[in-house]
Amino acid sequence: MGKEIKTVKDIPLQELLLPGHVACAGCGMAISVRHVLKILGGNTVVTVPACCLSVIQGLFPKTAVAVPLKNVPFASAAAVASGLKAGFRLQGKELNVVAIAGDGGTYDIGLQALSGAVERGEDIIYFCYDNQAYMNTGIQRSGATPYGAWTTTTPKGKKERRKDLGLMMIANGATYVATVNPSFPMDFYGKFLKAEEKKGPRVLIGYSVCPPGWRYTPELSIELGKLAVQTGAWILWEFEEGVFRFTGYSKRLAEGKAKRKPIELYLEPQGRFRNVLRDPEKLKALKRGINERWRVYRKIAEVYSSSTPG
Ligand SMILES: Cc1ncc(C[n+]2csc(CCOP(=O)(O)OP(=O)(O)O)c2C)c(N)n1
Ligand code: SF4
Ligand SMILES: [Mg+2]
Repeated sequence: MGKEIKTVKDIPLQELLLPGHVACAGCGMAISVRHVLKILGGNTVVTVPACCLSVIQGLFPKTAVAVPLKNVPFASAAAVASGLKAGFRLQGKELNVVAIAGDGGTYDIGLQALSGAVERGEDIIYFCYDNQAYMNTGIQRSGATPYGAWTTTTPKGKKERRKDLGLMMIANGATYVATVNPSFPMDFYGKFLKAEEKKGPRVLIGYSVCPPGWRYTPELSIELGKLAVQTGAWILWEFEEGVFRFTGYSKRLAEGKAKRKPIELYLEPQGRFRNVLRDPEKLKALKRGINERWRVYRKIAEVYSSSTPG
């Protein structure tokens, strides 16, 4: 509370995801979880459904996570977080209760629990690290896999577009909804600080690179995150108190102060988009999908530019 992070020097030094976790080199989820726990601090309890995060903690009885963490069944992260929060409230304990889940456990299998928790106004933070496939079990497609991407269950590239979880959460009535990307750490920290200060269901969706699943070399992880935003493939935004706004570099793009870089720069380093790059029709469809997302978000930003009166 009352924390302020204006420059990288203000980032808390405390480490709550310790060395010794077993995530792959360059894992976006590990970077994000490290940031999230730095912001929220030791007064935090985490629930995690089956996903890479349940595996990388280490082998029992050792763990690399230095806050209480409950591994829970796949569909139930938001439900368990709701129950824990209620229990702590009865005991008079003020703790951050955070569900951290993958995209499979959020967009697909845990969606009803999340949607219910948001509808009930549960006082929890939900962070989906979105690596755009079921990675832990061998790179199967999820509702978050982008159009055209290779996975082991979409060998020729996914034919459908991604679900839009953020818009679903706004429609469900979450207090705060935002997208984050660890390649833009100040934007990331700012949004989690806001989320911590608010009450009610707060949902943050994090772009989360995965070198083995996306078929690229780990040293590109941070650069790829930047390119995702600079090309417009990942849009940074937040929704609070009836107002939708673009943030960071996406705001510059939305205001015409920067120009989107060619999407090929983002696709080329990733083996998962090889099919798209080989096929002009698929490339065109992928570009159309991104343009359509921008059109939708620009419209929402126009309509929700200030709190609804009365
Ligand atoms: C009910 C149930 N179905 C399937 C599984 C197997 N399973 C464990 S993790 C996982 C993939 C999780 O994908 P995601 O949520 O995207 O997280 P990631 O592995 O990408 O980090 C699956 C299918 C399970 N544990 N429980
Ligand atoms: S498979 Fe992907 S998400 Fe899972 S630990 Fe490795 S890099 Fe991270
Ligand atoms: Mg995933």
